[in-house]
Amino acid sequence: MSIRTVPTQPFDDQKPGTSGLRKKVGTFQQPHYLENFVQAIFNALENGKGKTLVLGGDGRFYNREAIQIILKMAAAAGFGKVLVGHNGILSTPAASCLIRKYAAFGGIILSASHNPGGPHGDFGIKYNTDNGGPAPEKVTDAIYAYSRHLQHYYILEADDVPLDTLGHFQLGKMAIEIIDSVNDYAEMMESLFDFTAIRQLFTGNTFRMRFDAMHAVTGPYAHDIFEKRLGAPAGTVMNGTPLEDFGGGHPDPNLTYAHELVEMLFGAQAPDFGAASDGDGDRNMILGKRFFVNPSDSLAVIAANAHLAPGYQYGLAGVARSMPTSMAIDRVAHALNIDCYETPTGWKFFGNLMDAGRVTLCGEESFGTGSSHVREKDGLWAVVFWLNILAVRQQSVEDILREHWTRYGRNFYTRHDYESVDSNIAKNIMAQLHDNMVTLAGKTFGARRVAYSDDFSYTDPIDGSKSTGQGIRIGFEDGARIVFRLSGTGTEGATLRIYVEAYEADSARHAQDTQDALAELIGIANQISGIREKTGRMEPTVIT
Ligand code: VG1
Ligand code: CO
Repeated sequence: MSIRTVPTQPFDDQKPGTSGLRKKVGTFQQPHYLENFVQAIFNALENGKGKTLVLGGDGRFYNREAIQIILKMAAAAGFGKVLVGHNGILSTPAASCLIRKYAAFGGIILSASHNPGGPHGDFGIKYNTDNGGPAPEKVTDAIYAYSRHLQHYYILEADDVPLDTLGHFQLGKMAIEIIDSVNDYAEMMESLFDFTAIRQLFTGNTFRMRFDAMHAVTGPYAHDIFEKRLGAPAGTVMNGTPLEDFGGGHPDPNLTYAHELVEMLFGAQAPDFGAASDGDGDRNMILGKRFFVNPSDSLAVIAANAHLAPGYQYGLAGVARSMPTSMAIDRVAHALNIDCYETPTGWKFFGNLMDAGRVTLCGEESFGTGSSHVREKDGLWAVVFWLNILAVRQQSVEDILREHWTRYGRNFYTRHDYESVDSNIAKNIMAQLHDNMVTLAGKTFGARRVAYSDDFSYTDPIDGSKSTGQGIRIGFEDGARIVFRLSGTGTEGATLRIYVEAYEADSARHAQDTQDALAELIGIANQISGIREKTGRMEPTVIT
């Protein structure tokens, strides 16, 4: 077997976004496109020789082909061993778990998360470092820099590895182990949560749950954890077989795309608890009987009840949320007398805080919740956490939320996404907001006065690295907020996100509909951004 040096030319669009490089499948299938990016990753890593990598993906179209290419390139780069998920399947949190458990040098995860798959869908690739978390910006910047100047990549001439066979293989000098995709992860869940109590919940004959894997990666994990280990009846997991095109769906666990589950939970014979996860298993949506739990609230409820789970019984070191995430968790942190950090969007910003032991729990408004058990957000972890809370408290999801709001007040929260907007129009909206923000402080809109307006920047308290341009924030004196930012994960035009939040202490007003409660602020956001006039869109594509 020989190593081939392949001449190539750089592509100019390989800059990783919020979570790795995401492009249309067709882009990745261009000759040398994937290879270039993988070589750029390897060039950016120092001292990988002889070390172990973890490799797997969410099973979407092109997953298997990409894994074969990456294995041969890893062998050429001199890695000692690669742990690969069975059939190429690893959820994002499972990959993080494996990197940590087996003290790997890093991992490559193939996923475009919640973006649609299939030959005409999206594909993605990202690198995680030895802490199990997404590479920080200094690494992704280095990868991008290498991608701009690549002249060659290196690949071992070898046969494909049988990904469907568990066991040990050899590729040149490099060892390969095809491992069970689920086991290590499921064991970790057992170590964190009260499986006995949850099992009793399921065998008690009154509690019913539905989990929608959306034909994405969590199917095998959910079957194993809910139906096997926790004793939930067969059929609890729906759409549990991973498909290369996710059955034609959009594997995004929100009210729009997980409509099959939503209709069930809001229907006549509604189960008590519903949950869904995304393409790569790091997101979660939590539903009660005819009740939607806003992800920011879910994070706050988990923090307030964390002591009920064995893995968190001794308390939380601190918590963190991304900037646009609602401030509901801040109130819980205040009551618990622990620190609450505010970071830019994207899980990579939580890594240092967790590594330094400053935070245990963290989350994002975008259906992402997690803890320091791994270094990725973790969809099934959040669902099992909720089951643990329900098993101990023996209350409905809705009652738990209502009690939470009564105690802490309610942060009404919504996100409006305008997808596939013309990139220039979107940039122009952001540029104008940026220009105008300095003039906003002190201005009054309706009954609210602007307390501050800025472009969020963050200095990492551990390594001092600075990230700027993370979203325009407008904060009002009563604590209400409007945030505007452009998505860094989309692959078609631009996606403009508008986040709106208002705090309500009075429990008599907690039952209001979210969109009604926030109508005035939404109007202000539309007015300040001029989104309707500039895009011609009268409504957002997705409302959460
Ligand atoms: C979105 C979310 C962000 C999340 C990111 C990756 O990013 O808003 O909170 O971390 O997706 O999640 P953006 O830049 O499009 O707003 V995942 O599940 O797609 O890896
Ligand atoms: Co995801």
